[in-house]
Amino acid sequence: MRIAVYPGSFDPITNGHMDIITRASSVFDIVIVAVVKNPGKNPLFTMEERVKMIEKASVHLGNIKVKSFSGLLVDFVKIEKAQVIIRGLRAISDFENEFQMALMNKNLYRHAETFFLASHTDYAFLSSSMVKEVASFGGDVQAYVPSAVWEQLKIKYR
Ligand code: COD
Repeated sequence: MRIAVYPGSFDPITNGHMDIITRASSVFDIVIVAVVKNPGKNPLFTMEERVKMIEKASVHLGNIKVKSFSGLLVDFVKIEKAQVIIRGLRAISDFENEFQMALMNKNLYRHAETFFLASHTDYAFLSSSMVKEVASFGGDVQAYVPSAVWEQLKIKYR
């Protein structure tokens, strides 16, 4: 059974993330979307809200699990008996940080490989922070997020 972990903040999940999840779900038996508890950051959405929105957006795929984790990603990967870490690449600017993370994770746990998926061209400019900024000023981001997220953004910024 090929198990992949797709880790991130997902604050909130966007259609760019969903594109990566959808494509990964056709390659791996199970994709675990792993939502980080990041005490350093001040997320707009609670952990429960982020998990619920991802569950709603991915229910049709059938082989997606959504879990939260804290601490080291590789420890979570070990516990889940996953072989692969999925990451999305939007632009060259993503590459350096992703490259460093992939090498560090490989050094920490040599049994997991990082697989990179290039962003869909439609979403290469898209980030959670941009979605939040536009929504906070009343902009329409409906085209860039799953409907469950759009509904929550309207409530947050009402
Ligand atoms: N198109 C395609 N991919 C996208 C898009 C888009 N529009 N937007 C984002 N992505 C990709 C990102 O490149 C990333 O690969 C993934 O989706 C998740 O993105 P984010 O922004 O939600 O999450 P990050 O990058 O903040 O997540 C960072 C981690 C949580 C993975 C990292 O901090 C971590 O592993 N933390 C645990 C502690 C640890 O182990 N640290 C050591 C790491 S070496």
